[in-house]
Amino acid sequence: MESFDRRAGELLSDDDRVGLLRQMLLMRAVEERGNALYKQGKIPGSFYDGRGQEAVSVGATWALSGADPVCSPLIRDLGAHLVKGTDLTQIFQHYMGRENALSHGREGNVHFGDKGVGVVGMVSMLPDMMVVATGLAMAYRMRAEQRCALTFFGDGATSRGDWHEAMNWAGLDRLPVIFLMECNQLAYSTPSARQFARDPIERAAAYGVHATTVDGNDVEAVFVAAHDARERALAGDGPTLIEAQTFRMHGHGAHDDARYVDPGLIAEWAARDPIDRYSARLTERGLDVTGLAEDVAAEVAEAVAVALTAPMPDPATATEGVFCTSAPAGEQLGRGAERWSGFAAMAQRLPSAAAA
Ligand SMILES: Cc1ncc(C[n+]2csc(CCOP(=O)(O)OP(=O)(O)O)c2C)c(N)n1
Ligand SMILES: [Mg+2]
Repeated sequence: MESFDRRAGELLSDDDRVGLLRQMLLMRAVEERGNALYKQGKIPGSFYDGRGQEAVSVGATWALSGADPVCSPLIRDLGAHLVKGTDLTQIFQHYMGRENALSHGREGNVHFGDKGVGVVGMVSMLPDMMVVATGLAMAYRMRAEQRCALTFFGDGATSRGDWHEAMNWAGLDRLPVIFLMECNQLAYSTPSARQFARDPIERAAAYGVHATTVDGNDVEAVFVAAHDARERALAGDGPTLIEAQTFRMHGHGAHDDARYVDPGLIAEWAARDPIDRYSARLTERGLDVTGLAEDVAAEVAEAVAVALTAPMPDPATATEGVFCTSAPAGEQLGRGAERWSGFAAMAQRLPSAAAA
């Protein structure tokens, strides 16, 4: 596994570091509240979280510009929605199936996106969104746009045909896409050892895809890997497969008690919790992060309070907006040339943004 400390030191400011920790805390707080709302019967179906995996979606998305889409965050990747700036109250309304701007209550759980901030909603078939992200990257290449797509998938998804199609297509045409494999050691109840004979990272060379493995519980390492993959993509050097090694700390969803997982393994990974580790690291660095968790808790409480007052969708409209009836007009994916990013240095590092 590569060491990313020196590179992180060159790229990240202290504001970035506090921002990274804040987003991971926010992801955890939202999902803890989501699990509680599910147990109270306020979230229908089940609830899925990425506990212990916060560093992956937060770290990778931090490296994107406002014009780079995430296509798509999956059930462990709430941090991508948060870093991109999806409204928290809308997220809770969506979780609870209430009227909301993301899904209008048509899908009460994790399938959502917000085109305005550059997040494409996912479909469940795994890993179909890898192929869609590769298609976006092809469009950017054809239009000579300086943009890069980021997509996530799990270890289990690497066994499907679409995985190979996307890898082959992106590698062959050197497309500007980042494939982020979240290797959390489990696909539902199937451990990685029963998923593949050889680590999928070894397949990358055969497709002409650059590959790297990172500690997925180290937010700075994930950030650096994604940052460098993006630079490579924009320079015309093609796609990167990033394998983030992490662990699924909860069951597949709130309905799964994960009794098939060795408790010793869970304890081992709990000791490497990405949030605890990063808080300790920032404190050692002399940064005061003591108030962050409280701020985040207040933000979540406020969003939930508002979301709980939102009405349920009008049943008479249930069939509206389910099928696409016309081409979406004039909607741009992402914040276009806006010099926005979670990454503080991005504003200075986008010389062509105004001209794009
Ligand atoms: C093609 C396909 N088969 C089965 C499923 C059902 N399913 C949803 S999540 C999941 C496990 C995925 O495991 P992994 O890719 O490792 O992601 P993780 O849940 O660990 O994040 C399965 C089997 C699906 N969504 N798509
Ligand atoms: Mg998995």
